[in-house]
Amino acid sequence: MWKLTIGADSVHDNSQSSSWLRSVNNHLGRQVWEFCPQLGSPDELLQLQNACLSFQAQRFDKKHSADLLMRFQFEKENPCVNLPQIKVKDDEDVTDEAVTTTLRRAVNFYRKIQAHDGHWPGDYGGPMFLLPGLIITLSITGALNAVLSKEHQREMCRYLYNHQNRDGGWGLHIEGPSTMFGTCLNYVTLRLLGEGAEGGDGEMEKGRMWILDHGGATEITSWGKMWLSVLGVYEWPGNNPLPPEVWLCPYLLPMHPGRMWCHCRMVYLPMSYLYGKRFVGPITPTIQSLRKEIYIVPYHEVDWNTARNTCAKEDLYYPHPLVQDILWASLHYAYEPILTRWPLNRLREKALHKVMQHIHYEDENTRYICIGPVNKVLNMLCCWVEDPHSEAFKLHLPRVLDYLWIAEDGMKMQGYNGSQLWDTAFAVQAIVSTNLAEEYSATLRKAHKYLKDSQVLEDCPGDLNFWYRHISKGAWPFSTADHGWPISDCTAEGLKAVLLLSKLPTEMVGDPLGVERLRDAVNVILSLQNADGGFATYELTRSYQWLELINPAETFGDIVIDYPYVECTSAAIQALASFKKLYPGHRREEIDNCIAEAANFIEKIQATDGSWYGSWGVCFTYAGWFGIKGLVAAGMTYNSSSSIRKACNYMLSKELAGGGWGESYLSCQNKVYTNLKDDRPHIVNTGWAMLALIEAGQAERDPIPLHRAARLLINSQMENGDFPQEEIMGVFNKNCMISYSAYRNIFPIWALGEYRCQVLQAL
Ligand code: LAN
Repeated sequence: MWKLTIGADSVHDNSQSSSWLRSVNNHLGRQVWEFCPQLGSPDELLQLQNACLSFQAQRFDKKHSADLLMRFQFEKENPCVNLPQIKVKDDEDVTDEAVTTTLRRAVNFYRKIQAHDGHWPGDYGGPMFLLPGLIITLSITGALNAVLSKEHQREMCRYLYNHQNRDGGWGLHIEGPSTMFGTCLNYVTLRLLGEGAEGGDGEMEKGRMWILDHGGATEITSWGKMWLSVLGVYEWPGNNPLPPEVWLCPYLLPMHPGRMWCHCRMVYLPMSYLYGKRFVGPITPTIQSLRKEIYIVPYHEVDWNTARNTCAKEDLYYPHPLVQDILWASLHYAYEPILTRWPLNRLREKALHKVMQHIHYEDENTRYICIGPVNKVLNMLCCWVEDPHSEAFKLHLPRVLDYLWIAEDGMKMQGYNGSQLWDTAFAVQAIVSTNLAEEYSATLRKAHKYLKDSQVLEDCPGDLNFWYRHISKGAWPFSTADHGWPISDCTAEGLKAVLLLSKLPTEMVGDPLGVERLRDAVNVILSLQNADGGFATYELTRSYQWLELINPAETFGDIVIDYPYVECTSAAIQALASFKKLYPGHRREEIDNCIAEAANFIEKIQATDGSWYGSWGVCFTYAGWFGIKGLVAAGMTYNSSSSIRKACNYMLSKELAGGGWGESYLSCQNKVYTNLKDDRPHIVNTGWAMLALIEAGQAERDPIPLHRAARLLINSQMENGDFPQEEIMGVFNKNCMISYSAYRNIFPIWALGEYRCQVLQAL
């Protein structure tokens, strides 16, 4: 049976890995699944098996797993019966009692799945292009069986089969249609995990047919080409150049990598190392066989030069503009041939050295977690390529487990090392909104401790400019302090949560965070405002939008620079406004100006129909919640601001006929509001819309849509107090979806909490 271990419990004294794990705060928030063969009663094993079988049986209709393994484990560890379930009939009014009982039931359940260190663990899967990078890297380095037990590998295969589409292919993410990127990489992954070309129940054959029917592996996206090349099943001349020498260029150039969005920079950094070296792993019999399996012509007849620019139409979200073809062709034909020859190859050596220096800096300053799942495995591979016996490679290995998660659909590689801080900050705000905080003081105290102990206390070492790093001291990360990358809105939500807790009695929620630490957080937020008033994610916007022209990743949009977003900007306003109320004297003028300019920015980017496009959640409902909350926090009201009025009208216009809201991920891709299939409502969208409307005073104008939405949330609650997992709600780079498993608990609680206090009790 699988067991989730948290924090220091995830590090075992007797394991080799413990001496290779570093931490700034005793592993706070670390989540690792272990397989314990002796664990699990027959009843528990049966419950688990049923959950797995039922996922498999419904896999084409319900693509999102419900994070049941973690929930089973924690419910078992904290047994207690919940209050009886409540339902409100269509013709009945929503009463205060119904809402209060639903809230108690919801928080009674939610506190059961809080970890002892105060955060809420959860499944942060969704993307289908991450596990392949890991398995390819582990296969090349020969570490597959050392890092992943047979059980891990079996669960990974189960996951991949579970998420294979009916047509035999795999999507970019669990809910998406088949793509070459998803299909080729996951097919190869299954093969590396030991599945034969005839494996599954004809499933492997179906996967291979999908690839061949769509033109074979030459049609894969550029990131796929890179992965296949290092594995040895695709040739480097079939890749567009990624010269590491860009790292030697002066920072003045607008396309300097130091000016890129950190996620883009950190992915292309190790990719340029592997490209610069034309690294290829060992050619084993499986590799030789794969060369025969995934092409429509014999491997030696593939036209690699043409293949540089091919891409299946299923994968094409951002087609290359002509400038890219010209740029890559000139680098390919003119630059690379000279550079790989004496004496200019010396320059290449120098560039590769510099790239490796930056890789080590990133590894060290994230305790080998790395900023994300893509550069994690790429950096690990580069460290091995540099020296297979290096300490760096050994330090990387135990951190692989930080990215793995298991649910009833199998074992997956997550989009980050978790969403610990983000979920905890939201959970605190949700629970406090219910006005039932006294009943949940133990939960809040633990969460408070997690927030306090996860703040980043130091900047990265050395000259930050040299490393292209922004300050970190005082920031909050998205996951854990060990990860440590500062983020504007995580800092803002972390600050909002600790400020809220500082207003509750110390006996109840523990000591507040010291004022110096609050000021450090404010300092980070102020430092992240762009000249246009907006806030980007991790850093300031460092270059121009036209750089997107050279985005080589066909499946992702807006990855080259860090853009300002309504979500980040709104969170910053909210945090600064809360801080200002409690500490009116500190940096008064700067804070006032910052808020005013940020609010201006939010008004400026609002669409004429009153909507905002959401970049990190689905989609217009998510952004609408931030847009309205930001403007209200900046002091505007429905009556004083036409922007808020338009936003409310927009939100109301999207209410479903049956009540509530339900938005499809297609909104993100197409940038057009799209309802879920069959106009189904979604509890998370409904929560966001309610929170936005309540904030803008909807209760005084017409509370009916709010009543309808509240009824929907109440009636969606399950027997045990949990809420159902519905469609995927997170997104990045316009086109890829990601799971936020805690949202199904957080947003019904938060929305009903506000509804109870600001609608029902105010009427
Ligand atoms: C995240 C997760 C958190 C998210 C919020 C804080 C919610 C957001 O408000 C700001 C952006 C941020 C930090 C964010 C950015 C993009 C991430 C890091 C992710 C969605 C998690 C995974 C994704 C990352 C880019 C995945 C790897 C893929 C690449 C294209 C490099």
